[in-house]
Amino acid sequence: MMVRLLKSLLILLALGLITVSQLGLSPSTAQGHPNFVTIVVDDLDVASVAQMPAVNELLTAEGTTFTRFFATTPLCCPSRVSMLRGQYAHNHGVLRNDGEDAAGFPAFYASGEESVTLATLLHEAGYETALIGKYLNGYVLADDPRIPIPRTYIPPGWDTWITGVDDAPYAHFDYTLNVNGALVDYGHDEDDYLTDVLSAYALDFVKPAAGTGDPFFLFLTPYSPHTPTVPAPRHVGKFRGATAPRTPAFDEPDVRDKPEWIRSSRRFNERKIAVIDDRYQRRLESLQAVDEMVEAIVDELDAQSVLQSTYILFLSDNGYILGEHRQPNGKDAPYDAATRIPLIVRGPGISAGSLVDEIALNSDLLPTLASLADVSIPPFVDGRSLVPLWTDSNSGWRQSALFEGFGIEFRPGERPELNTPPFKALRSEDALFTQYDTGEREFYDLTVDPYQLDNIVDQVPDPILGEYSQRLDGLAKCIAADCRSLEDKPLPPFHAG
Ligand SMILES: [Ca+2]
Ligand SMILES: [Ca+2]
Repeated sequence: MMVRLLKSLLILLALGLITVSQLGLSPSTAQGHPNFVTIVVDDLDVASVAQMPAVNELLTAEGTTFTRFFATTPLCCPSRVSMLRGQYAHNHGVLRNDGEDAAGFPAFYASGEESVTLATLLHEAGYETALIGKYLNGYVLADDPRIPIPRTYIPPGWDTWITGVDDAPYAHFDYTLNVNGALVDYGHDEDDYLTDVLSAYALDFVKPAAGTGDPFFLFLTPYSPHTPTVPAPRHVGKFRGATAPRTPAFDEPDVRDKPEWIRSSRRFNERKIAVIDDRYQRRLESLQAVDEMVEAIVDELDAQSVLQSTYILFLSDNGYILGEHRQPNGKDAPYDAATRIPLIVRGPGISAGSLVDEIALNSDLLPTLASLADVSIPPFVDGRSLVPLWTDSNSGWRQSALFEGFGIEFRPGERPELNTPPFKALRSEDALFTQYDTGEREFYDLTVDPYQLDNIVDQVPDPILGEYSQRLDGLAKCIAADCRSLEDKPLPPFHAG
């Protein structure tokens, strides 16, 4: 449909009946170099987007919403590296947020992978690049014995670099930013509130960048609503009394179908529910400053006459559990509450208010922006460009995707809540199949059980289960093009016995 529209516009252009400027495209867009504003919110779940009015009005209503967008490893650091490298975690190797092993910024730095990222690719293609906000967990801790580098370190590819050090900024007051190589301390006055500070830096970047004629890439990554979840003072109490969504998965009544780590979690008492609701209220309150930031950025792009030549992508790094499956909070899990994340894209050629239902992944971000910028996609990339989903066509698309969890703090027999064993899962439109390192397995028929309440793994015929298992094992080891061809292969139909 979009292809047909483009063709008729091209004919009108050729006939001289309309001009490029009438199409609302800047000359640089016509040459294939749009600007990018990518906003990655920290721990934002899908449902809470409904409570962000500017996002809904300026992005959702004006762009396309991806209804099946997933973080392949639903955890801050692995997910962000997947975005920057276009890879599954088993290929980029950053598996956890903290700890000694394959964790956090130190692991990414030590891998050398920072030399080829979304930032370096766009920078080399002539983009002015900026990271404003969160980079990776563990960037850079003072006197970190794992990597003896200064906190003024700036990774390759970034022209503007404004990010918090020492993992302190989550508190939103009393933190230190690395501002282009200089450490700047912020205090606890109202105007030190981190989201507002980042918003001001972002506006300071966009205004001159829009005037240069060169395309720009802004990677804007607020630290909300991540714990400790601190709202701006002006928003405190705005959602008092709001209750976390009581979906059928909330405080799951019957967990006899579930693996041990869920089965041994108790049902909630009133006190625990109050804690969940309080967290939910603070999350929505802290998102209001993010919503205001989105509005300010869109207004500035408009004022600089570059809104029509800019792709704005709004997404999260992982979902967030708020009571589902008896877990009071958290994210390291194969269920949709943790893996499914928002993605809204507005920009040239995208139909207002449209939906994309195909399976899309955080690792698709790099190839998507690379393809829009006419940059060749590095051979190590596992993901794929999402552009065909809004320009085209019913050409083939991935039928399934891999989720990976690496047991961030797994201690068997202890602390059942949030103590997820390492897992691998296969997610299609119709099914979720999970294998834990404990040997436990889950299979959900999403056509009748979208909340993943009834594990039917014992009812799926063995040959079918064998094919799912084999596909999952293949994906768990796949590299680059092999990942894409395995993802494209249809899975056999399954029917509970
Ligand atoms: Ca996160
Ligand atoms: Ca159940």
